[in-house]
Amino acid sequence: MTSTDNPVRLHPAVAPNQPDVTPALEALYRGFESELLVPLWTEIGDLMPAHPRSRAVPHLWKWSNLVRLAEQAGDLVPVGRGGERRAIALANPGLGGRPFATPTLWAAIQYLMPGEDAPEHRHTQHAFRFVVEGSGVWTVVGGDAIPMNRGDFLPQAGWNWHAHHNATDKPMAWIDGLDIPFQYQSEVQFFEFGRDSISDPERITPERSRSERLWGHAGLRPLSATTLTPGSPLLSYKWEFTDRALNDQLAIEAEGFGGTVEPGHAAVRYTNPHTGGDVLPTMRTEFHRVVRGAETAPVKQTGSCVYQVFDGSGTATVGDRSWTVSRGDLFVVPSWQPFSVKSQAGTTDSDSGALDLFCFSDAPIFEALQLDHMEVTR
Ligand code: 1HN
Repeated sequence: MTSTDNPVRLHPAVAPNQPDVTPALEALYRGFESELLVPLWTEIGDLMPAHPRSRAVPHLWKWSNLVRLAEQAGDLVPVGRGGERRAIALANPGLGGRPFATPTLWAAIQYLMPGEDAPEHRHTQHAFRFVVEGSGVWTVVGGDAIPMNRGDFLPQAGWNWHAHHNATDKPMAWIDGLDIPFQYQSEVQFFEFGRDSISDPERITPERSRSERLWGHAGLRPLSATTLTPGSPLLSYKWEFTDRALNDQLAIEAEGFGGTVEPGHAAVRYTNPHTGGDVLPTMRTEFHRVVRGAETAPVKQTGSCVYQVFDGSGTATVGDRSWTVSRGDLFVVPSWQPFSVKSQAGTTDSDSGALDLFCFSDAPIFEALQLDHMEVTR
């Protein structure tokens, strides 16, 4: 074991090649301390490990527990100005109790009661919503009302005004992903309150938003759109298109023409139709379908991600942890920890037979900085 394998802070007395502790050396360290100085040689093992060592740990949150607690919050805690959202965040046990799923990513279940509004605001944090079950809420982004239904993915780049309204007589839950921990640690955030409630003309419930009618036609870019925004101009990626893309990949594979990333594993990335790049500047979002019985090759990547099981069941393995997962469950893959899944029948299965996974990561940040590294370990 070399000193760089040691994740704990090296004490000068135990670091290799250190002089004997003498009164003069002790006085030197006290001098450093009183001048707020830290010598590299006592810290190097922690500051410069041989490979990423995440403080975040692999962890699983069961959807049934999240929904049960969100329902209780629905009965007990109103939504309104100040608290802004009935959003309950995953707190990674390695990150000191903060509402951080990973060092860069926020993930939360959000819950809106029948008839409720979440007030308008905007923030520099990039965000998205993903719907694992239910319907009935419209999110209003820049005055455009967008429906939310099972399987839909709704990106919302930073600094757009947004509010939500539940137009039905049923509560609805969904997940929010944001780059809050990244912007918080980097101290680059701004926030502004908007109107306390949305206007009546916005309180509409169209089946398709204006953004979908303009941008939701594969391979067709509207010539009327001239201004570029930081994120995708398409504000909803509807389930029917994602599902069909994955089924088509698997059908092409069955015909013997490739189409999948590995046997039995279809995958798509949500992209900005204007640029072909990621939908948000700081977050990458993908959807993976692993057919029953198939297993993915273990992959290690720099940066972290969060997965949500959309359908099916199986086993997810992250580092030295392994869990049986089913619909709605969320788990975290910290930086450089090997990740694989195996699709298996659960005990109470009424699903399509494949393990369907939504995931999001901080990959665009690290690609931009040329800090993206990946290893397939099979
Ligand atoms: C926010 O604006 C939403 O708009 C969700 O639904 C979660 C977490 C922290 C700060 C703002 C939303 C949020 C949030």
